[in-house]
Amino acid sequence: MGYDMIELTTDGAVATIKLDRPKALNALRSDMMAEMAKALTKLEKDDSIGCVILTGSEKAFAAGADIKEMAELEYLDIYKGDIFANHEAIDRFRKPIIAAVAGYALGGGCEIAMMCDFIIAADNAKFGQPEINLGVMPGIGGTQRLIRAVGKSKAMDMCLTGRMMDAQEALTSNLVSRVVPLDNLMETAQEAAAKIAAQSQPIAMMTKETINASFEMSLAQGIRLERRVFQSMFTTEDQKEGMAAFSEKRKPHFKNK
Ligand code: DAK
Repeated sequence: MGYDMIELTTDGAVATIKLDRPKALNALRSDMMAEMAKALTKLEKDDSIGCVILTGSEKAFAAGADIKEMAELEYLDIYKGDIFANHEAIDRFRKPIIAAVAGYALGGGCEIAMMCDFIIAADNAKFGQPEINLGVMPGIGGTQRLIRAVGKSKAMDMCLTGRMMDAQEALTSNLVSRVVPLDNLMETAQEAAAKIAAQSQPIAMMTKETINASFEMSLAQGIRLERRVFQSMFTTEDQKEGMAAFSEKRKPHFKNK
């Protein structure tokens, strides 16, 4: 399947989606997001894929929603067209997905990185929600996800001033899980993704689902959900294999069953 604005590659059980409009700093045009959503749908159905990396170029993960595409739109164009629906394909994606961010991750770029399960940043990464400079505010989850990652004070600072955060600040603010030299970014992301993809796929999916559920429920409800999902894992062959392999001092061979 050919794509014009993204590149889809696979290495073993890891698939990488590279946003590929470098001249426009990967500004998120709606047709590019439609391609990304299509690729994610395909990868979710593909049993041979256990983890996905979403990345951009060395200069820009994505510099935001495409301002030129948005500039002349009216309310009803945006409302009826639901032009950001495809971005949420990341949020709906059920397998683990890592954002490997180099350069600018601004506006919608920061928002889609935050939709991923975790962010590995290159040391040149810059994060921001600069929409206020354009007379709007974040519209693809930024006002809700940023505060959950970095807390109220910093989220307000970022969204109200529109300033950028460098990779070190993003690390100390818990927006990203690790910062690595730019030259090591893809290798580090690939290594992390391969490690995840080598686990039991259904167990990794259930773990992701249970962690994400914590955003939507009380601690008591979350603990109850965790217990039920944990218990259900004992119906799988992979739980038997994982625990047997530990006792037999060997590596587990998960069958995703
Ligand atoms: N959209 C379109 N084109 C962009 C772009 C963007 N977001 N960012 C960069 N480009 C284009 C530039 O126009 C330029 O194209 P040409 O002029 O060469 O044709 C090319 O990429 C290179 O950019 P620069 O020449 O500006 O490169 P610099 O290195 O000098 O600067 C920069 C890099 C990232 C600091 C700068 O490009 C910049 O500030 N970009 C805009 C960043 C930004 O404001 N991002 C947020 C976008 S708004 C909603 C409503 C709105 C939104 C969401 C929802 N609802 C109603 C639900 C808004 C979301 C956003 O993300």
